Amino acid sequence: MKILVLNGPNLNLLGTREPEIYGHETLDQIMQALLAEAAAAGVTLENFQSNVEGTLIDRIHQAKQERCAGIIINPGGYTHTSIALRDAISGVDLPTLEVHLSNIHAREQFRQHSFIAPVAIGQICGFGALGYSLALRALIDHLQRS
Ligand code: CA2
Repeated sequence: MKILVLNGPNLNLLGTREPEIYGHETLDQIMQALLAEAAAAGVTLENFQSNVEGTLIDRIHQAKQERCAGIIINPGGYTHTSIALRDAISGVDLPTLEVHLSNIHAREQFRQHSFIAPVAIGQICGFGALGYSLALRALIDHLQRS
């Protein structure tokens, strides 16, 4: 079983600034830990980060062709702007879990709306890097039950 983990714009900067909001860990450190966790659960994980909307959309389409079982996505700022990303997720019809490091509902008003949430099976936010691990467990559980 293969799961795609997608990270959107600026998440490559994790660990360099705003640690009070996004934590001290780099994206690479978070993904290495998640890869190990997935391997222990017998799941193949692919992770991909891009700052480009169309590249993220292409990767979602590719996930369908590769018969990925599901997607974990932190869409970054595109969460609040991208109907195209939302259309890609609903278009491939793969169970998708939305993750945010910060609690977007407790931040500026423009971050409180997600275009992705209605096409996701769920959203995990506010738990920092732990959110990716919670998302992995929740998605595996969802896939085993369906
Ligand atoms: O809380 C999250 O995970 C977000 O998806 C992060 C996005 C933000 O636009 C969303 O509203 C919530 C931003 C990621 C940018 O991360 C940076 C990390 C270090 C330095 C600069 C940006």
